[in-house]
Amino acid sequence: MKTIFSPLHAGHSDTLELVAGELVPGFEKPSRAEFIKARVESERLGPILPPEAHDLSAAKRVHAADYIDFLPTVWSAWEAAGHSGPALPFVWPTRGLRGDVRPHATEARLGFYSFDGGAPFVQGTWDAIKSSYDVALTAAALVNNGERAAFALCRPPGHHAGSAFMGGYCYINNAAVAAQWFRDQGAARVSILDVDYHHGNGTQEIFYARGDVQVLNLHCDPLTEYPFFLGHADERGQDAGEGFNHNYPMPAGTTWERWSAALDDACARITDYGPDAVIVSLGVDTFEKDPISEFKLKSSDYPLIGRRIAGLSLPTLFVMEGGYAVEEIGINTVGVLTGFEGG
Ligand code: OKP
Ligand code: ZN
Repeated sequence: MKTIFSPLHAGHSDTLELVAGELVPGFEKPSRAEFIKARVESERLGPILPPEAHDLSAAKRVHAADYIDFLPTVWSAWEAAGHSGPALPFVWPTRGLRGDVRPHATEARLGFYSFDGGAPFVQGTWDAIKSSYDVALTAAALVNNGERAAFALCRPPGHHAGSAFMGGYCYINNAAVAAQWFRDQGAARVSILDVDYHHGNGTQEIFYARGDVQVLNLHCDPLTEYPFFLGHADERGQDAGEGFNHNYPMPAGTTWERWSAALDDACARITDYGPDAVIVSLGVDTFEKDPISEFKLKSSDYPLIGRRIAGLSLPTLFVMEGGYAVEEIGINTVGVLTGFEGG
């Protein structure tokens, strides 16, 4: 299958994140994408092509226009305020504060448009976000034009980004944008299968009241794992979306046996739903050696994931999400893709 990749991801670098009271180098770093690209090449998965530039209209189909318009302004406003390090919020309009007023300070606007302090901005961040969006839409067009599958090597990832908020390394929800784009191209129904270790809270929020996009999430139990405040089994969708959201929270320590049973159940639900396309939010932070995660999948498990998804016999768009064991991120990610292709 073809891979879409942009070198502009690399400008989103030298970020910081707060871990146990200390600011440390961000886990979501450029080498992640480079390891995956190198493995796509060495495994001869297929051609690696650059994205085509898109305007932001497809982003505004799933995100608030004011949120999307804010993103390209962050770094220059932060610099103009006299800062040089990564832009991060520190105040959020939580319970008891006013969510209906719009402060002018960039720090406050970042807080207004985020649910955590995990989406830093540096000088190259917007160009990376935009390239990741372009990558997703370009790969989606391949599938829409009849390719069996395509791989959007997106960085930064997207599944924690909601209709009007960033967080958890995510800014634009690439998988959600692609799902809506398929709908706008004439697909009646689309399924999003999120296999990242973390619950895709943004994707769930965006489609929660809709029946035309089914969302299935396999992840670590939010009672003990980020993003903590969404992703429980009783979240089934609402209104027109009632019954079209499915969460599979699993405990720390989960291995292939339990995880693959959840995958089988999710795949059966996709078949019952009968979508025109499936989008896989492909995180490989379920890996046993992932530095920020607690699942125990092995490298030999990843091709089996791809094979199971191929068994759906549906046009399939793979969208890169998380995965932080950089030494193995390429092996595991491309393992899913070659497994899909029958390898
Ligand atoms: C993004 B994706 C360790 C805590 C991790 C943020 C996790 C974001 C994961 N410093 N906090 O779903 O892989
Ligand atoms: Zn993750």
